Amino acid sequence: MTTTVGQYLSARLGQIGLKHHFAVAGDFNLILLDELLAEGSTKQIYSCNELNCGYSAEGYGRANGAAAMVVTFSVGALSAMNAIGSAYAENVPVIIVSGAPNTNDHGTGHLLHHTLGNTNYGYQAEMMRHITCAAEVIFSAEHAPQQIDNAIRTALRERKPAYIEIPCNLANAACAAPGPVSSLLSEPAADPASLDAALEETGRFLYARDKVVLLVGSRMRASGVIDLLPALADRMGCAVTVMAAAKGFFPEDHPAYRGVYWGEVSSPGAQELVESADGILCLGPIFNDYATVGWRATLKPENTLLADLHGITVNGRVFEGFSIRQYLEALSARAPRRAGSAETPRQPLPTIAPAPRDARLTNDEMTRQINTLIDGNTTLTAETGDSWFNAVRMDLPGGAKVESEMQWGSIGWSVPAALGGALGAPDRRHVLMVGDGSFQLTAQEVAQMVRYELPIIIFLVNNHGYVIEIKIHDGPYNYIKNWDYAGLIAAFNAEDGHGLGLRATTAGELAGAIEQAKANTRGPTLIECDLDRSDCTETLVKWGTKVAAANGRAPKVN
Ligand code: TPU
Repeated sequence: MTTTVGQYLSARLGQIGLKHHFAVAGDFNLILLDELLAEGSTKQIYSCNELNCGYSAEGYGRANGAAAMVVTFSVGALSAMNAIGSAYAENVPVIIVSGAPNTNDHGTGHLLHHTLGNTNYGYQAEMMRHITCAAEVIFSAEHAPQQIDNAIRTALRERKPAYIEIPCNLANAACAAPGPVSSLLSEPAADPASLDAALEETGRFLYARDKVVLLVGSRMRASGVIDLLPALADRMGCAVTVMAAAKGFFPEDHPAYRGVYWGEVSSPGAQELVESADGILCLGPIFNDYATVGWRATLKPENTLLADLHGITVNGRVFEGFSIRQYLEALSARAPRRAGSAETPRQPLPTIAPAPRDARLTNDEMTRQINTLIDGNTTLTAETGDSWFNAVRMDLPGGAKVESEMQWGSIGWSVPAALGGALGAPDRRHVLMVGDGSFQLTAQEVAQMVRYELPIIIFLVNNHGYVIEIKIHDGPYNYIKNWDYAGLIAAFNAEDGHGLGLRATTAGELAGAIEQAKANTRGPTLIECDLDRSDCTETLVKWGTKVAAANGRAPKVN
């Protein structure tokens, strides 16, 4: 039984649970795209450019566990690299497939279009190796199945992107047909001795502590066991905090929830709770400069148990040979009750009083109204900028999800990522908060939301500049050309779209626009929220000052 290389790939993508793949066409991948369409396991979704294609795949992978995208050689793949870097940094398994030169052109001295103008065509794979966990360059149909499987399997296990390069004359070449998919999806069994030793050491750590707190980090998304956390908290009886990049990873209406731990810009009470605990179970954290508020919020290693995707560090020892899923499943059945921290009650978030309808729209009022729109079935995507801080300060119902990109932090990510998220989780409501500066990078992808009739509600925060940068380090480079953001939708609709573009300058206009957005089910609604440039969250200012100080440290002189 045979198939073609392209159809083999297509079948595998369907087998691992994908319903869509993202693509931009180019002559090195056209036959591959034909093969994907012919096999038909996944629907082909088109992007305006390869950067957006990559971010869409990254957003889809967050919602759906994994994603795939197809680009053409060099001009496509090199554009996609920023997004693949994002998938790497944020632990999302995105399979990036690039068309490539005909096998007959390798090693012959033939000079090809879409290349650097020399005759070694290996450079793209070399570059991709740095930002993927597996990079497979296919040179024969015979070996293609194993190479495709290796890339997919490694991506799913490592929770990182993987690269597959397919020459344009091999996409429809015959190869062996795919068998069952089990080995791609199955997790290697845990090493029982190592897991047992890790649990014993965890027990020793926990029994020796009076005040234990769970601290949930953003790498827990990739663990696939976020849903296990409430049961673990119930068993241990302790308080739970989340890091800013993991906002929404623990139900905020759960009695154990105590808010976001983010050093000096934590939710009320969360900093004291975490920093006074003598046992902090850090689950999938990323302690970078942003998360530590410029290296100020660093936890004492002797007080922490660090559980990462493939092992734990506790009491000065490293245990590996199991996944965080296997560890947390076992811990949920064995962890001792450690209720000390739960005695500290949750401090309420500052409330925002509703503004009069005719009052000038403010950042507070905008955030209050967006917060009321979010129900337990909403995914809120928050772009780099003050949108991070507005998302973090929201009071969310259980089930609400937040997606942000705080490790990679590439502005423009959120527009395509929200599109990908909406395709990956079509039964949820999708809300996007994006600043004007970020929006200008990837704005054209709203046209694809129109095309695919995705009812994403976009809050375009027009605060007239790169406010996050203004707060960190000001200069003329932080001021941007204003656009008629709401007016763009008419252009994207053209003759057949159902997008809606609205502008709100008062509290009442925003409330009315949100009602219109809820009723618009056949396309995106972009609500341009006009704010003063000086109007931003207090936490952004506080955080920005500390991060600027860390950036501004003088070089060490020996
Ligand atoms: O709400 P606000 O005004 O802070 O957000 P906005 O308007 O989206 O401004 C974001 C400004 C910003 C920049 C220019 N944040 N980070 N950067 C630096 C940057 C530059 N290029 C990329 C691709 N990513 C970045 N983070």
